[in-house]
Amino acid sequence: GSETEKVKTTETSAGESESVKQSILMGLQRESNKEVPVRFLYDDRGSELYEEITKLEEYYPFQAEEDLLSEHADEIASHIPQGSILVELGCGTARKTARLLNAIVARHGRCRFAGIDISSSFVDEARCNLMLSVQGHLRVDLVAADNMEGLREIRAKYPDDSICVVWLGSSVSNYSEEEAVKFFQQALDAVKTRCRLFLCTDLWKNEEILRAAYHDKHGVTEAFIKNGMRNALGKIGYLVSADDEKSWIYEVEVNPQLKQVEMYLRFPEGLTISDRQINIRSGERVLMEISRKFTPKSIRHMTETAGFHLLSAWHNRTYGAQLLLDEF
Ligand code: AVI
Repeated sequence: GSETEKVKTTETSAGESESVKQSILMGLQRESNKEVPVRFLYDDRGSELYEEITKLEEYYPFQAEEDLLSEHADEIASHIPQGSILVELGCGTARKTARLLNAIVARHGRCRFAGIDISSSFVDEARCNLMLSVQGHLRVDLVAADNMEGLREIRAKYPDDSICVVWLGSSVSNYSEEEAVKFFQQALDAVKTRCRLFLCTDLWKNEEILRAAYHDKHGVTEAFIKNGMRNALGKIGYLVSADDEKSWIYEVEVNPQLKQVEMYLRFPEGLTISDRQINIRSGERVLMEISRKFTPKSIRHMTETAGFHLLSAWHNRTYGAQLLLDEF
């Protein structure tokens, strides 16, 4: 049977911290190239909308990852040393992880899993999903926290065990190369002892497919991006009206030079928030998110820069997975 344990639930504080506000102001007070940090896309509503996105016909990465994982689950499991703890970053509802865990249980007779997610309601759902879908001996810890905080907590709880960090959903896509490398290095720091990393990433492909995936016909991605702007502006004390939101135009650009999809909101009427020194000119647009698309070579370059080397890789034309080991 499965045993689960809740390590910690972090409550969001009522007053927004100065650093949260500063991170938003920094991007919006600029003269040009205005932007909003990506994490503001994921408040409760945003997380729900992202779940919706993963169910859209046009949003191929979700199914592509599922296909790749189910095709190679046994082989992937064979590369994960017996007894190590699988620690999943941003585990969400852990819908996909179950497949991997089942393959590990089948191979080793038991498996240890720790899931980290910022959303405590997702963490609760993950617990149910895993109990229902993983047969055999599974030990589960769930942490409702920021990824780095969660890693440190798991490490403190299990100081001597080997850890395999799992990062699915191509989530690294939403970081620039520099941010991603820094993120991996911080993760290594938090885990301290030798660690493996299982990383899944979307691959660069036909522009039409990319555009459709990020500009779906039901407008779910548009709602997700607008919600992110509403959330960010709310945090700096500007309450967005329904009319404001309606006036913004959602734009997607596929950038072949940088191999990334760029998601913007255009403000035909502009927006001035005088007490915050924000002046979005009429017709100006704000970058809300990038989604980088990789090649096997570019993933390798990024992870090697962060101090990992490649143990094994699986990919098809759509999607890729890498198992890496840090270079201690
Ligand atoms: C979470 N992340 C990998 C998604 C992506 O595809 O970049 C977020 C997303 N943004 C719009 N649609 C999906």
